[in-house]
Amino acid sequence: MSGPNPSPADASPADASPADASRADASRADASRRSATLKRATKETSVSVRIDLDGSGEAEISTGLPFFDHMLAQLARHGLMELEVEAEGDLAVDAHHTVEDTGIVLGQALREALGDKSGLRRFGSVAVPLDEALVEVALDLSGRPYLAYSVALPRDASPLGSPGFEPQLAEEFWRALVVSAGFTLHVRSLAGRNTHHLLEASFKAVALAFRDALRREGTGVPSTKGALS
Ligand SMILES: [Mn+2]
Repeated sequence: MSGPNPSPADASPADASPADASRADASRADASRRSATLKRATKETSVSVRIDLDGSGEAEISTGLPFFDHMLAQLARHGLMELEVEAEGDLAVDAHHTVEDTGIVLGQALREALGDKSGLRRFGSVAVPLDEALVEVALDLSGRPYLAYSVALPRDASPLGSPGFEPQLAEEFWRALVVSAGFTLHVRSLAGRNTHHLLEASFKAVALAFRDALRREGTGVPSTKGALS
């Protein structure tokens, strides 16, 4: 999958296995638990995701890209989600398809787990430092996809980890996530020189903004339109 507007249309619920079935039973038993499990396979990648928005920050991530794993673990940890991601992609081409498709499936799982969003705070914003880096994030679980991304990376930023994660892939990941989950996300760096710091501060900031926006504060759908999907 490539291009700026990935379509989530071809992802499907994961095949039912005994483990999935017992998970489904558990989530039926606890309707307040916001979770979803999804799987998607194309000729380029195979991605499965389980997300629980009411988790404790536990993550089991394996994408074949150690730096990306490190970033997704930040999302789970600081977003207080439970996240399992397993991706196998055509890394011999480069990391692009794997990163983008992971964003698509994670976004779909997020959309499903969010449900009708009743009671949610909906908005979150935060500025997160990591040493010299400072990244500001604001998000709105609006139901409408919009990404504004302005992270000033060093001109000579080289891929991180091995196999390498090209720093510009972070924007591709956020775009895929935003389009497939349907929310508004602004990510902007205010300071920073180190690529690892800038990207990690971005992921931590998105996680913290999510944690805030996902908080249950009321009962109705937080929109004067009466719907956020
Ligand atoms: Mn780090």
